[in-house]
Amino acid sequence: MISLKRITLLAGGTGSVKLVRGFSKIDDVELTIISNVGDNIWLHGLYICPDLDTILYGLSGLLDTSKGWGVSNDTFDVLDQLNFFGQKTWFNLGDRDLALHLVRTNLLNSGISLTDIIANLSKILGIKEIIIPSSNQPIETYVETDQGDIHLQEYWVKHKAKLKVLDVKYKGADNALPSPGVIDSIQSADKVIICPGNPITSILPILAIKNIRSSLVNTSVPVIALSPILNKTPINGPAGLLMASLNIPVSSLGVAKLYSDFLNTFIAHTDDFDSSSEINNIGAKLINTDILMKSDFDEERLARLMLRL
Ligand code: FO1
Repeated sequence: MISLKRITLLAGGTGSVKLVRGFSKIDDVELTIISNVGDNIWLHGLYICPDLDTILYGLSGLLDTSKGWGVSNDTFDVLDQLNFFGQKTWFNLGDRDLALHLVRTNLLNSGISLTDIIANLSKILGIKEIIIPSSNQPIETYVETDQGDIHLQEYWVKHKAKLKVLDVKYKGADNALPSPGVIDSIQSADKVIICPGNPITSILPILAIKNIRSSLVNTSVPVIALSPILNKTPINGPAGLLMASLNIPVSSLGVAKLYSDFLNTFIAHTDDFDSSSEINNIGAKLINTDILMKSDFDEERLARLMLRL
């Protein structure tokens, strides 16, 4: 009899979905994905959950892989019409994508939890993996800028990361509880994987929720992280700008140190070994390999490497 390996992944959106997809192609693996909710935002009366949706779309084959978010071949007629009515349309919501936001918002308004809604949507989309929002309570990543506090999506999409950053806050995290299943999936996993998401906007908002970080510290199973940084430059998104603004070195070592209290193994790019001894000093082992995921093959190659460790 083949024994299933239980793998729990902490994931953001665009940077994480490739590794999540890589794991999903491997048989004999039971996957639980704990998704960031800090980038969720209310717009046009709808609750948008970008990281959760990227995982939903990524695992169901609907994802626009060229952008890394939204539905492939989507149209933007509703957005054009919203613009016509004078609404703010800086956040590009596609017509098919909007259907998901409508369904989710209606279900939320009828009192169903985000966890149950995502489980239901996963079923409809034919997804066999378990996707859990890190919390059912609202957590919002806010960027403190020289022009005031703004939501992460406003900083990144509306202002194109051009404002001076003073701090990043996870509003609501202090009072938020992990969703049902989150702690259990960490405690019962054979391995926990930290996806190569932006540490500031994707992974730290998950770790800021009560008991999640401590359950990673206390688990006896390996916790493995894949670097989101290639040659001192983040593979995508605003990670570099935000890390630099917070005086965190924009390097694999800088990321590894953010996870130092629970990290067992850190995977960085082939020639990114300058900081090997320093990564060892924080109690983790460094593995160097090609971390770029340019194809399905690469995604599965990295997932299989992590399984073997
Ligand atoms: N990213 C952009 O850069 N521009 C957009 O207009 C945009 C719209 C959007 C709509 C739905 C969705 O699920 C994601 C969307 N994203 C967009 C991506 C998103 O801003 C971030 O990449 C994630 O929140 C970071 O994980």
